[in-house]
Amino acid sequence: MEAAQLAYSAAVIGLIFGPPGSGKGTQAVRIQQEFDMTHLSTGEILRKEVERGSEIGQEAARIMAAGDLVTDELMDRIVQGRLERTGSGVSVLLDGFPRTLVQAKALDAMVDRLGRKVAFVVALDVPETVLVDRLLHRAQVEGRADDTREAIMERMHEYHRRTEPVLEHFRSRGVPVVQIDGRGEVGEVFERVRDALRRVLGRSPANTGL
Ligand code: B4P
Repeated sequence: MEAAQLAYSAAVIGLIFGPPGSGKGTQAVRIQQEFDMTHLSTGEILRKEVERGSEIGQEAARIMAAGDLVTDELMDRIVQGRLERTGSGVSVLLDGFPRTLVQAKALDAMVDRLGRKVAFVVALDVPETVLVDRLLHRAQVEGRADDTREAIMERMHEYHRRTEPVLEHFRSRGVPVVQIDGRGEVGEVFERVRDALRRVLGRSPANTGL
């Protein structure tokens, strides 16, 4: 089934989760194209602010370089503004948000206020040794400030401590959470993601908002 054949009757909000290096950003670009969604990456937004040297960027730069999480208050403001500016007829894929339970609850309130709902969560699973190798490789190619070994270990730690519990939050609210094996070639991983999302989105229109 092609993207155009997925009969959307309402736009959805989807989330993509995974530890640093699991391929969130990489897969999000493909999901965006296949399912006609707007991709909102909080990491990308922050990196652009850092590049521009804006007030937000100056506040975020040091935190990100250390591998820590930017404050919930700042992230909530950024995402709320972006969601409000997105028309209700547009499907949105949130990549990198929410990363804490406080952000998850803020998102619940935002989608309620906008009369929307979270239709799915994609969670990528990749062993830590593979993640570290991928990120150290990216460090050589792109030179991102947070791809040092020390910052990578801190990001992993923050993911397990603060982000993993967010998956349970959405499960307990009845949102379909699809766990995907994120090992292997980018295209292979995407086939798994695509097949799982087709099942979720086709399975129960009433439950998914489609
Ligand atoms: P992100 O930009 O979300 O950074 P990330 O977790 O490393 O994921 P990214 O999408 O870049 O990498 P991917 O796994 O796709 O966040 C950066 C920082 O911003 C955070 O640490 C935090 O400080 C801050 N931040 C962002 N959102 C926040 C929030 N909500 N609250 C607080 N702080 C927030 O890919 C990694 C590498 O692997 C790439 O080089 C890719 O090419 C490669 N790769 C991907 N798939 C592969 C595959 N199948 N095989 C081989 N390589 C692969």
